[in-house]
Amino acid sequence: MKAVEGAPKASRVLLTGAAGGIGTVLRQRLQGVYRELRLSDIVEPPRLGKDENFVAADLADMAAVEKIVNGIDGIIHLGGVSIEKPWEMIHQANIVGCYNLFEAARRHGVKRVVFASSNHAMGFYRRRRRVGTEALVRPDSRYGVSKAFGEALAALYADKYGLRVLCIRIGNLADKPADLRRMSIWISPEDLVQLIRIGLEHPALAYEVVYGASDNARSWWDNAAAFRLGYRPTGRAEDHLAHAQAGQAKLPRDPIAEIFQGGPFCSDEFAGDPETRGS
Ligand code: 15L
Repeated sequence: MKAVEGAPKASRVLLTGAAGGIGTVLRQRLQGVYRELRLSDIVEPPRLGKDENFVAADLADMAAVEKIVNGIDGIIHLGGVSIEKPWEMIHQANIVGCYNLFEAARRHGVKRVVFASSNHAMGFYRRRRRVGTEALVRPDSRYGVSKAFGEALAALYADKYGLRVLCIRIGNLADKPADLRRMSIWISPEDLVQLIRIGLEHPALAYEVVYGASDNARSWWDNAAAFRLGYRPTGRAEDHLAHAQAGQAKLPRDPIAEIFQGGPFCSDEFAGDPETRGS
């Protein structure tokens, strides 16, 4: 990463996708951290606090997106579809919506964006492979393709327009890893907050892709880029092995999913030859 020392931290922060699962966790954990935390989603999150500032917006509507980014220094972009869906839904929310978000950020002089990418941009790597952020993308779904698109768009806006962007390929955010696949990709809420704050505050950040994973002994990923930025995860998947094994015991066998890092996102609609497909 090229050093860009002394870059300002974000102090007025917009959280898109605030009503979703990750948004709900971040809403609680980022209270009071920044001068302003503006929340946005299509629908209002439940139990909105008196001090919480919510502005509704559909990401596919550029005028609405321009309103929510106005006056903002940094964006945590979680908004959009977060699992596999028909193309029309992915296209509107994650392709058009992501473009609108970055373009509105440029027009309004936003300094930083933390983009919630996903492990599903890389899901067709085999579990025995160890992948870093130099490897080619191997999306496992239309959803994964939309996350690879978001990373590419983020790189363009960083390189051409000077936006500072951290793309976090989030594994699975939860209090504990839910099954054996998640033992390799789990991230604790504390560790995700740590990465997001690196994206909004690190003085030398220009553009970087990191993996959103805790300190997991069974990790499939080389997260050197995150460590260089000072990331020091504290969550350890092995501490929750019994919980993950219990969750695994309840899952049906899925031989295709078990080959690839993306798990069920790979076996869903799979029509190829597992010997020759994936990487
Ligand atoms: C994701 O990207 C999804 O948003 C989340 O719902 C989980 O499916 C997660 O990946 C996962 O791979 O466990």
